[in-house]
Amino acid sequence: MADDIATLRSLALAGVAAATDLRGLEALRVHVLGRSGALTLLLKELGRTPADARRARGAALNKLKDDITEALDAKRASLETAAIANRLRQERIDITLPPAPEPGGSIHPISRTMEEMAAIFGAMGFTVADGPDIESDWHNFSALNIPAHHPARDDHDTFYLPGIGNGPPRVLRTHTSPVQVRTMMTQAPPIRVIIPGRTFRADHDATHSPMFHQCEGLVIDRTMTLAHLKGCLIDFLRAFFGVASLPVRFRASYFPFTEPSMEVDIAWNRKTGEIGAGSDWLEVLGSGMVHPNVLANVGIDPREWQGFAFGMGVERLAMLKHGVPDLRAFYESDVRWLRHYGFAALSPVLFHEGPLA
Ligand code: 2NL
Repeated sequence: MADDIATLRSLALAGVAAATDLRGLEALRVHVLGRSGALTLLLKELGRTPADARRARGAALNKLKDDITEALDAKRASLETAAIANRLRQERIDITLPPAPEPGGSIHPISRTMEEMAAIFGAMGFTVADGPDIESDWHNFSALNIPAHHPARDDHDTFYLPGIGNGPPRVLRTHTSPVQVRTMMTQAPPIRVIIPGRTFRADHDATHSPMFHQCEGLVIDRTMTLAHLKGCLIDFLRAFFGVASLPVRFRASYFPFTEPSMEVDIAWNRKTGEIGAGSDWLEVLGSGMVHPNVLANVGIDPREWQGFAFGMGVERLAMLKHGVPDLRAFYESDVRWLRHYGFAALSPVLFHEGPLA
């Protein structure tokens, strides 16, 4: 009578013991204890068992169910433990692999170019100065020998801002020269300073942006001559473009704040864009000896001190040096452009030091 129970017990427990993976163990559980499993069917048939044997058989079946469940749980636990031990034995972390690259930021070519300028002039003994974007008319124009109604004011496409209280209108600086003016008024000469920074003009087309950058320089000493100006700028341009024998040409020009004034050209190949080769000239700088009126305006005696000054467009020089074709891309913050033209944060500023062979 209980033979079928004993048979099921030995088959089921042997099956549990023989199971080698979790999937086989689960199939066995379904086979025995599932909805139409062998033991489940026996339990369902209990109702048809004669009443006198029913109690003993029911108890035996329930005991068998408990025993099989317990065996299944124990086996499942041991298979899971074995599976984890097996993974631990097989999995390896290769600590010699390079780290997965992280999406890093990059230095904007405008920032980088101003850093390069500061590094080159810094090696010549210049320091860097800065000043406000919003200026008085006097610092931006009058002190620089550009009085009211001077025609040079029209070239500057100035942004005017309301004055403070009843004060005169203020301006967004149209060049970095007002910072030189402030430097000359607060520091006794000799002075050797550059000012890289933001400037503003109401002009917007393919080659002009209403916000752009300049780097100006100023040297004031007792004996500074045009020869110092030329040597300084030739050294700078050769270091900046990395061309030791870069031909540089000085061409007479006019600025209200310098006398004499010179525009500075470098040799290039108009067709290929190569700097230092070819027979075309490219204007890259403006320069001159500081006008005596400017020195007098800031309280420096022009009979005792003289000096030179120069100015350049940062975007223009960055475009020439790095082959950037479109000015507007500088301000669009397109990360694909920044990734292409940007510089690694820790890449050193390299330049040719001193006079080049
Ligand atoms: C250019 C020309 C120049 C200066 C800027 C200057 C400043 C003071 C006194 C005298 Cl405080 N000069 N600056 C001089 C000559 C040229 O810039 O083409 N800039 C983009």
